[in-house]
Amino acid sequence: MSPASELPILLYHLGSPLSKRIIWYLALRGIPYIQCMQPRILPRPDLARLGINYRRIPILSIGRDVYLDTRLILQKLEHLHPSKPRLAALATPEHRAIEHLLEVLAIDSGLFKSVVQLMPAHLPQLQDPAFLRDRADLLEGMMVFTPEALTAARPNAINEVKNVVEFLETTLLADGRDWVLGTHGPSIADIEAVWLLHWISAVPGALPPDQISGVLYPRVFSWIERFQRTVSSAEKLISAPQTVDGEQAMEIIVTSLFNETEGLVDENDPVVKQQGLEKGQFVQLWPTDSGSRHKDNGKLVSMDNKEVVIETAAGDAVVRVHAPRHGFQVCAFEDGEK
Ligand SMILES: N[C@@H](CCC(=O)N[C@@H](CS)C(=O)NCC(=O)O)C(=O)O
Repeated sequence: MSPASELPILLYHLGSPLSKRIIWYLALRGIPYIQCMQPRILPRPDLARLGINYRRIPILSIGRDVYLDTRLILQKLEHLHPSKPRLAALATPEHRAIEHLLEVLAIDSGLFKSVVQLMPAHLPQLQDPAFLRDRADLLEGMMVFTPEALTAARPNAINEVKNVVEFLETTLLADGRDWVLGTHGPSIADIEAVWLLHWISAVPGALPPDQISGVLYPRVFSWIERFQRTVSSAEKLISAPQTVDGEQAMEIIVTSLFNETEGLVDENDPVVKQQGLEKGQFVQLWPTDSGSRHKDNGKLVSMDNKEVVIETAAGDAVVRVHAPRHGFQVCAFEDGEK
């Protein structure tokens, strides 16, 4: 990747808990960015303009490269602004392993689903049929998202979340350290571990105080507060992001240089081999855990064991859309040229 620190960084988001993973990271590293606010439910014409069907947010662009999924976005941001301390810079292999396992715990282990199931059924947005329809589309195959289903799932979800809070209290935070890896400031591992608990502890009525509270788990709850205080102080040191509309955002992206040089399709990749995929052919790309009905079509630019890149049409221009291999599926798309 080129050290293209001067390219515009643009975040499409709505301030949701997953977006905060990125907003916090940018604040903690003092990286300025532009934002394009997105509606809470579909349609999202600002993304359609970029030739993107992927429905989840956040999405981040660096120059003319667009990155899907916060896990990939965080990795890419670590390469920017090498003069500023990285959030994983001092990590030993053991630290990197813990950081990765905390990411897996939050996103792949079912914890995300349990936290969603703690949303109190009486929340105003859960009475809105349009919101419920939209989230049913997003969460199809993962969970049923209705007030009744949330109420039924709640006892088990409380237990799942409580076990994770207890795990952090009695392991990584047990010795009274400020940050999970014992670093001087928050690292990516803190972001991975904190974001779900930060979110759900701020939703009134979500956590039952007799099961999950600062009294029962003081180290975890003071770490969540410490994290928020540290991010708030960091946010004061960078200028507030400039907000642009979808048209301006697209203009910024398509008139930028690419952040990365064009890669290759790894002929030894098992999926490439199985499907005989070649650079330049049309493929379809979609996330496998949620929002899977929203598939992107584009020309295959590169593919290796970690990342797949396709080219989509943004009006008369093209952008490169990057997705992680983990949690995404790629297949040949014969109809692509029609
Ligand atoms: N694994 C993805 C998950 C993204 C995701 O699930 N985003 C949700 C939660 S904020 C979302 O976009 N919800 C709103 C929507 O799709 O409209 C990531 O890390 O970016």
